[in-house]
Amino acid sequence: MKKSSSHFPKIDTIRYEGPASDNPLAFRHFDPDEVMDGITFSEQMRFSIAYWHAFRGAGSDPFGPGTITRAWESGKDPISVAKTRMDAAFEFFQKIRAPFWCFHDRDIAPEGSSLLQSNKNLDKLVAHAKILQKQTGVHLLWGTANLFSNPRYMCGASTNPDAHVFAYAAAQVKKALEVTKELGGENYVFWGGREGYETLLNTDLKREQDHLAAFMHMALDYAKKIGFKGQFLIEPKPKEPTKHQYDFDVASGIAFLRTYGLEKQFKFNIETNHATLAGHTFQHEIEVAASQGMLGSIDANAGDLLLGWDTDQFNTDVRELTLAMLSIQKAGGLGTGGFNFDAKLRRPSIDLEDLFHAHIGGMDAYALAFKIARRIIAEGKLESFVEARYASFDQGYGKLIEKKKIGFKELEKLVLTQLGEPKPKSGKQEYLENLIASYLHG
Ligand code: XLS
Ligand code: NI
Ligand code: NI
Repeated sequence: MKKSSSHFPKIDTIRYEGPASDNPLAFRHFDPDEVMDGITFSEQMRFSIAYWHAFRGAGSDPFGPGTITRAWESGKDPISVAKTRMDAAFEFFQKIRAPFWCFHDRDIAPEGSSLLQSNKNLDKLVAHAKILQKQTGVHLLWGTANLFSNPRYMCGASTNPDAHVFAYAAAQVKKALEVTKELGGENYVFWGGREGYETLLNTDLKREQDHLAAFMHMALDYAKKIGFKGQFLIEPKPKEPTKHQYDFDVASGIAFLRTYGLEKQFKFNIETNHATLAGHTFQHEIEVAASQGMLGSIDANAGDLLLGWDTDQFNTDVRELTLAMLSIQKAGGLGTGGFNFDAKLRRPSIDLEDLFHAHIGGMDAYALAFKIARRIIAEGKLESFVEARYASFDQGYGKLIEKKKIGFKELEKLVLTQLGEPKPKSGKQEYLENLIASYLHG
């Protein structure tokens, strides 16, 4: 990437200017260089840019084509366009101060007329990415394979009723694992693209789930074989594109992983908009994963609660994010995961600077939420309330219940002879909601 050929000539590296700044191209809460607990805020947040939205999304929807045109998209040779696009992307990653990026194989290199040709195209762009990563210090948070766009996958990839399609998908993921390793990816994500069904009339649900699990086992075996050490993640989503997706939510994902003996090697990549599509809150999905030590990474976006599909918007709802951050911090953070902006510009947001506004807003909201959650935890009011609420399990027969050292008979005796009727205790929800609001609004 030569300095002289900037793709964003009018926009400098985004700087932190503090909460009082009215510069729309500055951070107000995210100071990447601020040191907290011995690491920088940037190292703490591990923000990542989603290549598919930021650099392949052009604003198309089912009612019309793309609206967003970028100068770097012009040219006749698809490989050199892909390289220039990648130059632009890495310039953006640096200017927005994102230490990570994420991609699908087909985002970065065009699909060829055969698997061999597709792999060759991919190799060229992976070599280019390797140079750019080295030059910029930007790392790969996770890689994945696009097993949903090509028409061959219309009835699913590993859950396709045709073993031929299963085999093709296996070959594609084999290569995706190799390139993720080659680029030092810290995780590998399985989002179940079209792994689900449109109608049960033509579907053998049990066989499809068995096949999905067999595919995951093959991926683990191959990763071991090539020495890929990254964390495997499942990204649940209840519906879209299929009517029913097998990785519906975190709870059903845990059941699936345990059923097939995969629970030790997988964690979850939780997406805000997928949580709400499943009828859950973002925080709920984080808590369920964390409760089993399976919180892996976050796809940071927001949905529109009035709409029934994945709108993938940038999240500026500091209250929602504070609650999520509380659960993430309580769980001890994300480990090798990070906050990946799986979010796209609205169709009419066609200016280059819109891409900056979008990510600045998302990063600032997450950073502010992180700080508020950190204060809430440090002051301990919420935590001590919850602790006190369960204190009866810390001693006597309560402790014996948790240790499984007491049964129905003994408990019956206790109630009949000593305890009698329990005294009702308030859940104090309104007090707690006010407490959270006091941190949000001062
Ligand atoms: C789609 C998913 C997808 C995954 C990566 O809804 O969020 O973008 O994150 O395959
Ligand atoms: Ni996602
Ligand atoms: Ni999504």
